[in-house]
Amino acid sequence: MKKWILVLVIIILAAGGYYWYKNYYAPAQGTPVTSTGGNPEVFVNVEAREYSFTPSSITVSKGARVRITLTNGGTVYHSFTVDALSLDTGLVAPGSTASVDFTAPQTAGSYQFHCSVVGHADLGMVGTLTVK
Ligand SMILES: [Cu+2]
Repeated sequence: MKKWILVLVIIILAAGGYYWYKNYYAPAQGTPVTSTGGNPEVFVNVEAREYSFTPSSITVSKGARVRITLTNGGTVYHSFTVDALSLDTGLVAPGSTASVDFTAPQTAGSYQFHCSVVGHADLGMVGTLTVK
């Protein structure tokens, strides 16, 4: 009896330990798929899951050389895509990471990013990349 509570606690501890390991002990190593900006000087980590990005707003300085690394913490494919800047990680498998390198525009502005999987943006996988 109450065995399920013990099982639940073990699952929670295991999940928490895995989360800590992935995020703090062994940060994901991104694989650049797009390189337009030379050596990046600003590194931004974004996590995708069903159906949101964390963080959902990113701010970078004008002209900064940026690497955005997407970690897929969900259970289906996701992407990080900014149509206006021609940035796209392509589809990233659950548990995998991918990066895009770019040089931020020299003018301030806001750009929407989204997941390119059909329907995911409508379900909430959108965010704002602000250049200031
Ligand atoms: Cu998605």
